[in-house]
Amino acid sequence: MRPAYYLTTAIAYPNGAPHIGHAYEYISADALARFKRLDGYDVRFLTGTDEHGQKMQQTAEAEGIPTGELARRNSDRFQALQERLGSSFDRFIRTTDADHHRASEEIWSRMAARGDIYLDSYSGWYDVRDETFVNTDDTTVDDEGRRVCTENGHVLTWTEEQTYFFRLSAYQDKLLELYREHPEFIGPDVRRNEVASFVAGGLKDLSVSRTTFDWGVPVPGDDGHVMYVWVDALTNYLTGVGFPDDEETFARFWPADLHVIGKDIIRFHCVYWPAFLMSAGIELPKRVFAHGFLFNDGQKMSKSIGNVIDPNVLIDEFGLDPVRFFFLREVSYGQDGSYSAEAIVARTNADLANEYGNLAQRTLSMVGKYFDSAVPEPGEFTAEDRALLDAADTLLATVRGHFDVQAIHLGLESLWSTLAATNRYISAQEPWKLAKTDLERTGTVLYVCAEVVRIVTLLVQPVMPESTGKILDLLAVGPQDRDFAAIERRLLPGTPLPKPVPVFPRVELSDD
Ligand code: ME8
Repeated sequence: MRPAYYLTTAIAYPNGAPHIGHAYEYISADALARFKRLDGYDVRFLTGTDEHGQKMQQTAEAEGIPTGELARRNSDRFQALQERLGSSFDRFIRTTDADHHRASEEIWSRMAARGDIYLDSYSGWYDVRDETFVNTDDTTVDDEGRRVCTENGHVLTWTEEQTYFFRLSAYQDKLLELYREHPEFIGPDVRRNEVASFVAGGLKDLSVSRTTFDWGVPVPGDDGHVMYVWVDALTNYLTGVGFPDDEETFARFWPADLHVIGKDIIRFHCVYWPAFLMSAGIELPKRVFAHGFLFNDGQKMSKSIGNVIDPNVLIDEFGLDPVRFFFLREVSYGQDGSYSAEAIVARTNADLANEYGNLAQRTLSMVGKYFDSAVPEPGEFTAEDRALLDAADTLLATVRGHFDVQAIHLGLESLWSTLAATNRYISAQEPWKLAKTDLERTGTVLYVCAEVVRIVTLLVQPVMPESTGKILDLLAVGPQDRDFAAIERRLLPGTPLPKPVPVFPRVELSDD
């Protein structure tokens, strides 16, 4: 039986339309999911929307519609975006789903049974945008006399209400032990140090219910309270694998192998979430990886600057695969990144049209011209031929090593440096000249190039599923020969190939 692999994205707040930051998270998680599937795993990939909380209720009030309607409308847009991005998710969860209520009640009851939930009163500042409580020490008063969060400037609301608390303070030592004993729990490494020093600074108990609004999961046994939105939101990762009723699915896929999230929600995933799970007696996820933030032309995306780009517009303009490729190749995964139309055009032309597309096209059209459109029979390999084939043969191990620690950009880097080496090789060998004097040698050179293109293409599939499918068609690689286990099966000489067509056209910047 194939080993199981369970990964998740964050579930977005559907209080508005999805933006590039959301698209980036989906594209990257999808590439990781596809990689694992092609590498022989039984993958389960969960994504969805986080529909409860005060922010959703306030946005709906401002729009004059029921909160459920706002959630449904925008959640549909998130799902449609995922589909447009080619995301291979297995379930799109909505926290208003019935099974999710059941899972949230169950984890709550288990934490309560452990003695970690108690009733008290909370008074303090609340950041509705981030759905988080803010210590008074971390607030300031802005020019307009409003109380704001010092770190991000969000305007805060004073809340005073009776709420349930979770005994987070009791988990400080256990959390520090977790980071120490399982350094792989948080990636990238720099994030672990930040989290550990935050926890080492001391943890206060966490208010985990609200009574001043009702848009949430009711607290079991006390209908006057709804759960704090992060309690139910994090629990979606359990709901997605059948917790608590579908024991078989849960046993197969839990603990999660990877939670992919953005850097702004690390505390919730690396402090609160493991503490809730420890309390409920549930195994901890193996790893949380935080990607960076995307900026538009170096500027923070914001509705007031008017530079929030609809990902659909980028796909309309540049095509899906070039957009997927751009973000994963250009931005070091785990760090912040910037994008602009100019940068997308430059990458598409340099890396896709020239380095990759042109190599495939030249190789295949020479095979068409000199070998009657059939894979040539290679003669004896020279040292150069062998060096290149050996480099291609080690790519799987190299790229797998990078993807296993979510260094997607380094995986792509190693593939593109092999393409560059192959372009140098073809320029040095000059098969178009060789064809006039030595057809056997021409066939060997083209065979080597076609093999490298095949291997690189198999490994780029997770990033550009559609275009790589076209290149594999041109190489007559059948559907049964497209997973990573097929990498070691060489192209068969004599296989007839279709007429080559360019897969990555050059692009130009449009005027508007
Ligand atoms: O945080 N660049 O939802 P959300 C990159 N509901 N990533 C970005 C980004 C940007 N500019 N802006 C946001 C929430 N993200 C919660 C999650 S999980 C149990 C609950 C990322 O809609 C962000 O870091 O604010 C997060 O991972 C995801 O988009 C959803 O953000």
